[in-house]
Amino acid sequence: MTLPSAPDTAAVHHELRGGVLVVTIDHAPVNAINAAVRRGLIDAIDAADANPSARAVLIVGAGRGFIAGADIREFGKPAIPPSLPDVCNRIEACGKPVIAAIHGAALGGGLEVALASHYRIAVEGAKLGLPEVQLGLLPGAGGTQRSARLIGAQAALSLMLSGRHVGAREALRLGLVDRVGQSDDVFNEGLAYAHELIATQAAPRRTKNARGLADEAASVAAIAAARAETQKKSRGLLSPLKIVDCVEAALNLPFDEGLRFERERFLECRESPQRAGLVHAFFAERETQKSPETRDAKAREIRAVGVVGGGTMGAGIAVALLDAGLAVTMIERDDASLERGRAHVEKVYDALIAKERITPETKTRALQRLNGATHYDALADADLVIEAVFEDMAVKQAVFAELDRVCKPGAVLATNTSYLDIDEIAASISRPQDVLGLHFFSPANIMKLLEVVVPKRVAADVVATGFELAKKLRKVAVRAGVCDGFIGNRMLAVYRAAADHLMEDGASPYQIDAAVRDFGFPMGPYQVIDLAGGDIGWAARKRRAATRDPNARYVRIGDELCERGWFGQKSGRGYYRYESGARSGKPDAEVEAIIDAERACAGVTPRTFRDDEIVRRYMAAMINEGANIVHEGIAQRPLDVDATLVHGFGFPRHRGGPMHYADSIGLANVLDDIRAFAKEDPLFWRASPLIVDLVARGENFASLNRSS
Ligand code: 3H9
Repeated sequence: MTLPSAPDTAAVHHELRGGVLVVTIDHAPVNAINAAVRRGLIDAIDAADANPSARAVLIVGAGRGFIAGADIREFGKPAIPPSLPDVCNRIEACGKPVIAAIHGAALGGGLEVALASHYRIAVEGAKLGLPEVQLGLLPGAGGTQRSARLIGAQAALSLMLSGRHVGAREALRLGLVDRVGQSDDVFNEGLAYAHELIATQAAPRRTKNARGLADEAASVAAIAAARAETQKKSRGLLSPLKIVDCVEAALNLPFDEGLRFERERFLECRESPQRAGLVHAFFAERETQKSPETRDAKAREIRAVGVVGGGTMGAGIAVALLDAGLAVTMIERDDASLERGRAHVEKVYDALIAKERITPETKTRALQRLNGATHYDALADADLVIEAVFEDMAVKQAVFAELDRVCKPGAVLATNTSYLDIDEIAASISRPQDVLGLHFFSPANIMKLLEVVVPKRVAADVVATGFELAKKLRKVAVRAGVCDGFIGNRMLAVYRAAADHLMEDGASPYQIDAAVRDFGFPMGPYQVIDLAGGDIGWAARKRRAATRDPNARYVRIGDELCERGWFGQKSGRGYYRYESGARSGKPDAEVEAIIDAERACAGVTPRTFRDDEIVRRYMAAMINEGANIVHEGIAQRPLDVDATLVHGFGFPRHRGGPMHYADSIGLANVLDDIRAFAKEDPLFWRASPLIVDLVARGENFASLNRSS
């Protein structure tokens, strides 16, 4: 349900309707609260108090929702009064009953406005939440104090620590709202509620006086449990523990003191690099969805999709498509392979059922949309086909020749190749304009990243279709140009090489992994290799052997392990030892002996590295290659590199991505590091021309994001 916005251009307008002062927040697209909205709200409440004809106040949002929160774009800029806490206090102090009528998003500061109101009604489709934690913040406009008083410590903590959104019905159950509207007509529902309150002479009912914390023992227990859980889980994040502290303050301090306590903690979070990193990540993942093609062209319609190949990747892609409600036809070369493909799909769903993420019925419904065939003619009606067969140019071209033969005109023909030249694939068929890369990451139904790889001859509407598909699959699409490894895997190859150099020079793989984890990655590079299978990288290294610069440093340790059949978890040994199917490995003295032997072979005298030295090299390699990728136009902007690493490679979100991180520590410092490392290995550590240029001009990567 969408409310029309008034012709008036003010961010907040109000008018008297039969004794109710209707206050409309009208700040497209999501009614984020900026200085104008804050001012407008205060003026409206002042007007209500001053007008004897106004007997109640109704706050509604114009457009698709109530209020999405404070305007995140204002963070980091000089604060303009009034502050949102002052606005909320003013609303709460209003002498007339104030009703918040909620449709769409009432998030963060938006929900805080509603909590400061005296009565709340929501309609179906409303999404309420306090998601500040996801931006490195805590609710800073009384949200920690009012939510705990309104719905109790446990429910408030769960809402704020998860940042999750709740629907109207759950909000009613929790006590966040007083009622759910009969219809989705938020305005009339709100107005009717206001008239009812006027008729019953209902007085303002202030949340600061609510009794949700009255059971002191239960509150104390909930706070202690949340603190213990948060200490275990929050991995260096600032705001979660502060949220717990604020709820404790709500229990122990008078309201006004609690508000002051909250404000101090909020400001500490707002000024932290974590907040800057998380807000950057928020905008980056929205910006990446915009490409020249999505601006200029309309996506083709996608209903039926084909997937060629039922291996791990093909099956994962099929699940991602099925989960988006699409009909999928899987093609395999014979019945046995098709059966295996289907079994792969079932296995993915069974694992989700075992973890209670889905019900068996969901699996049944999804599988009803899955068809299989051993002949390409079954793809005659497909709107889009994604090829996920063996990584070999001849094999892929053979598949595309078949697709060219059977697919209807206008069908989008996509390859999931990780590194092959898509221009060459496109050039091999009669309709290169329909060919693009859709590079999924394993497991394809889970990983958020989708690289939309844009070959030279592709039509704009085909690219737009790739982005539209990503939206349907709820993935973060990043536009990438054609090169070996596109954005993500190309960077991975370089920062892994930096890790290998560190290992050969004296750091153990276990120290490197630990240092990288401490930086915030969920796993270190050698744990990842063991998880994915060392044979994958080994095959890639063999493929590149012929074209490798003979002068480039090459570390043979990984090859040595693979030659012994130590591929990682699946073979019980890799960089780590995995006892009887265990998923976490133990350091292996034999691996260390192999490393020692390789060091001796390479004539390296091992030295020690501090953890921060490891991270500096690892990050400098990543940043430098990211800069090359932007410089060559493979990524549109630094933020595309950031989103790729955050959503596909476990880069810690609170650091924003490698390019944002580079800016945060100073690009000139990164350049100094690269030049210092170059003294040992000038071939590997060649400073990207983009970094050199930006530093010379006193600019940073963010300046390139802004100018896009
Ligand atoms: C807070 O409230 C702090 C307070 O506790 C204390 C203060 C003292 N500000 O996502 P979409 C933009 S912290 C500015 O594509 P959807 C967004 O960038 C805040 N801009 O739409 C995009 O711009 P563009 C707590 C915002 O329908 C456009 O709106 N609130 C904000 O898929 C459309 O957004 C949150 O964390 C904002 N707050 O999803 C909620 N929000 O068109 C953050 C959005 O130029 N927002 N924009 O690319 C969301 O979760 C989703 O945007 C929402 C809509 C669910 C609302």
